[in-house]
Amino acid sequence: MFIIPRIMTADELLDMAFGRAKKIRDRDKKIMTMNKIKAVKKGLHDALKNYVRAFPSFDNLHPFHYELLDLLIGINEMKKALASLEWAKRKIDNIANYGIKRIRKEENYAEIIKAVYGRISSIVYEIDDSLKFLGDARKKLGKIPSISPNVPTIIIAGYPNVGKSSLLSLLSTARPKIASYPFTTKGIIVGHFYIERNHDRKKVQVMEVPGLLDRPDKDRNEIEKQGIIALRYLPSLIIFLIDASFHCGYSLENQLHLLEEIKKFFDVDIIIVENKADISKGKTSYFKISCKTGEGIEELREEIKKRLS
Ligand SMILES: Nc1nc2c(ncn2[C@@H]2O[C@H](COP(=O)(O)OP(=O)(O)OP(=O)(O)O)[C@@H](O)[C@H]2O)c(=O)[nH]1
Ligand SMILES: [Mg+2]
Repeated sequence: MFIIPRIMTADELLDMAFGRAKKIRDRDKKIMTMNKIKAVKKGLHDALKNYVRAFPSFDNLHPFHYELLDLLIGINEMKKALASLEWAKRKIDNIANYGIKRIRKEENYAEIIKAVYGRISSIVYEIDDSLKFLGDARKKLGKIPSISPNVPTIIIAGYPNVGKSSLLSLLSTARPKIASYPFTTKGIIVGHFYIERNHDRKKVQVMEVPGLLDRPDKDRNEIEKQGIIALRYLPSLIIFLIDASFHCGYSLENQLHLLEEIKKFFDVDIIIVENKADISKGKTSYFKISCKTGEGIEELREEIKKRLS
C-alpha cells in the first residue's frame, strides 16, 4: 500500500556518498576535487529527495488512512522528520556549491574538501534521529493492509474471542489466525469477496477489527483504537458478532452493551449475528450461525447481498 525505500542511517548515507566520491579520479587535482564534492552532493541530495517523495502526502489521504497513520506513527512527527530531511538537502547543496566556488578561486583543495566533508557530515548527523524515525515509520507503514476506502466494506466487530476471524475466513479470501484466546487479532485484517448479479461482479471488502471491549474511548489501547477508526470511516455494513455460549469468556450483557454503544456512535446498517450456535443452544433471537459446523453461513451470505444491494 505504501511502498517506501529502505531508509539509511546517517552513517550509512555518509558511507554511500563518500564511497562514491572516493572512486572519482582525475589527473587534474582541481577537477577531481570538484567532482568529488559534486558526487557527495548528488548522492545525498538524491537519497533525501527519494525518501521525502516516497512518503504519502498526508493532507490528501483519506481520513481513514490519515487517522490510522496518526495513531500508529504520528502525522506531525512524520511531517517534522520529512521537513528536516528537506532542510538537510538544501544545506548540503549550499555547502557543496560554496566549496566548489572556492575551489575555482583558491589552490588549497585538500583543505577545502576536508572542510566541506566535515560540514556535510555534521548536517547529516543532525538528521540521524529523523532518519531513524522514518525508518521505523516505514516498517509500520509496510504492515498496514491494503484497504480501499471506496470499496463497499463490511466490518466484523464484537468482543474478543467471539469468532470474528473464523467468520472472516469463511466469508472471504483472508486467512487470519484463529485461536482460543482473546486478542488474537492485533490489527485490522482484510479479505475480499465478490457479489455476482446479472453478469455484474461487485467487489466487497470484509474486515475484522480487533476485539473491542465495552469501555470508554480514552481507555482503549492502540489496537482497539484501530477498530474504532475503521468503524468511523469505512463500513457500509457492520456484522456484530455475539457469542452467547460464554466460550469467549465475556458475558452476553457486556457484549450487548457494546452493541448499543456501536449503534449510538456509528450510523451504519448492522446485522446482529449469534455465532457458536452449535454450543450456545440458541440463547438469543438473533441470526444464528456456527463457524464450526457451517450452519447459517449461506443464509448470512444471502442477507449480506440483500443489504448491500
Ligand atoms: N464451538 C465453536 N467454536 C467456535 C466457533 N467459531 C469460532 N470458534 C472458536 O472460538 C475461538 C475464537 O475464534 P476466533 O475466530 O479467533 O475469534 P476472534 O473473535 O477473531 O478473536 P480475537 O481475534 O482474539 O478477538 C477459537 O477457538 C475458535 O475455534 C463456532 O461457531 N463454534
Ligand atoms: Mg480474531
